[in-house]
Amino acid sequence: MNSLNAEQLKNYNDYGFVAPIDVLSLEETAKIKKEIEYIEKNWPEELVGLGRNNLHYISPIFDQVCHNPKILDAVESIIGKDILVGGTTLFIKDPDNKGFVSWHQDAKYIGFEPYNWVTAWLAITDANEENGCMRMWPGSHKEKIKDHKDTYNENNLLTRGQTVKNVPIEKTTPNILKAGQLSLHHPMIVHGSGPNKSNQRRIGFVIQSYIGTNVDQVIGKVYVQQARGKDIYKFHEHTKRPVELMSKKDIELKNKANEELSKIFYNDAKKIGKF
Ligand SMILES: O=C(O)CCC(=O)C(=O)O
Repeated sequence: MNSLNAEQLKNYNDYGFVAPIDVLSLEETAKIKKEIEYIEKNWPEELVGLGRNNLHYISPIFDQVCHNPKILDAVESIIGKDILVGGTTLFIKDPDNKGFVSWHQDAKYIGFEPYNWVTAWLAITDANEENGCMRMWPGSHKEKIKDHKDTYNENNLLTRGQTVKNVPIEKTTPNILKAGQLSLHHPMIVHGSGPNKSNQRRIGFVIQSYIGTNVDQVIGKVYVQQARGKDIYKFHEHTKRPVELMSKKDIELKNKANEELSKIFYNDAKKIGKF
């Protein structure tokens, strides 16, 4: 078992995130990067906009990441042994791209309750201050849900540019990861990320999120995969895992899941953004 040790768990509980956790080898991250490039070359629209979500439904390589025992061992330490994959998002920042992620709390808009869930951010490339790694506000998960303003900024990689104001930058800390390393963050922690100022792509594959089977979706509908344990609650529709890349029925499932996700993300929003 690669469970979190006492110090890692204390970090998660005290600060709202834990990192870095070694998960994949460089060969494995290179294979994932190649898969992204292959999809982009052959299906140029597939990963654009809303399509960046739920790639694990159409690619066995991404599916296997979600079911990686090392990741699940760490996740189990936080949410217990009955684990569902509740969705994934690919966050790519191309070189010199102005894309950024404004300060936000995932719990504000994701709709999973109770908060027995955790977001796993896997670095497919190195993530550092130059290329726009996440910055976390340690301890902010202990406060309440903060007001978020929908900004719809063109370069904001969040759906509606939801933003927490007055974050004390000096209290935030960069979440620096090497390719193959993972961070786990709490639903309530305030976090964000700046633009990529390097000449290389920054890629994060985010399981957003791993949810305990006792977690409901209070805004809309979500499809799930059983990652570990049993689901006695049966709140959600379970799906099969892909066995080949881009099969017709898997693409249909991804599209259906993304339509539902869009309804959740834009619940009560004044307009729809580009993701
Ligand atoms: O990839 C990023 O820069 C931000 C991702 C994020 O906000 C998240 O995973 O919750």
